[in-house]
Amino acid sequence: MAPLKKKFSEAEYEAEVLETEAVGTSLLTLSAADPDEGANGRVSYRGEGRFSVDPVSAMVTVAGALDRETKAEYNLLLVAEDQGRPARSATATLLVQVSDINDNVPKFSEAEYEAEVLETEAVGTSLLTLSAVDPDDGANGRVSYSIFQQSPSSDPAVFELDSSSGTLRLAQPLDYSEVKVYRLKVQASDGGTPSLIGNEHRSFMCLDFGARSDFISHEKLLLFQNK
Ligand SMILES: [Ca+2]
Ligand SMILES: [Ca+2]
Ligand SMILES: [Ca+2]
Repeated sequence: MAPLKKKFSEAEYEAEVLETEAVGTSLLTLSAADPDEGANGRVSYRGEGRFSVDPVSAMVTVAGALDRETKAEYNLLLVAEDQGRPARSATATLLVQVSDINDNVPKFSEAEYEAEVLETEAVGTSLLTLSAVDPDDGANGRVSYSIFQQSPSSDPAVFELDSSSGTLRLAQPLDYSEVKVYRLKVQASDGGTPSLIGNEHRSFMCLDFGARSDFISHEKLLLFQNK
């Protein structure tokens, strides 16, 4: 192999790109100095297919759709190669980090939640724990839970939902003779700016009584998430 004339100005390049950047967006321009003229200077590239290097300008651009949740980091091998005989080349690496955008709405893990509680259950008892996932990074993926409607309504509310853990607890005593079915609309929102809200106005929780014995009644709690 002939001695290298062409050299990258750095052995390791780093760049950051938002996951929503469009194809064609430029990240950086490599500097691969080659003292040779014209045809002897040519930069080719090998890597992951999501980025391309212009052989003339050495500008690195986004060449395909990015998704941080699928792949957050690309390690590309850059090859600067001339067209001499024999060809002379040099290599460098480019680490591209894909930055997060809040592009995922929290999704509940179950299409339907169900729980049974006794009418005599103590206030504070945990009934069930909701779980929603949001694959975004940091605050963009931090899920908060809330009840935004209880039907029939009451003041104070019969249920309380821990905003961070998703645990639904009994906040008031139940009385089968008063209410047989509760429906709750709940939502999961993330901490992004603006916040994305999952299943807004589309979640229903239904507290239903099952068979009732003389002394003890059962309640059934259902959460539906209509898509
Ligand atoms: Ca994404
Ligand atoms: Ca999110
Ligand atoms: Ca994201």
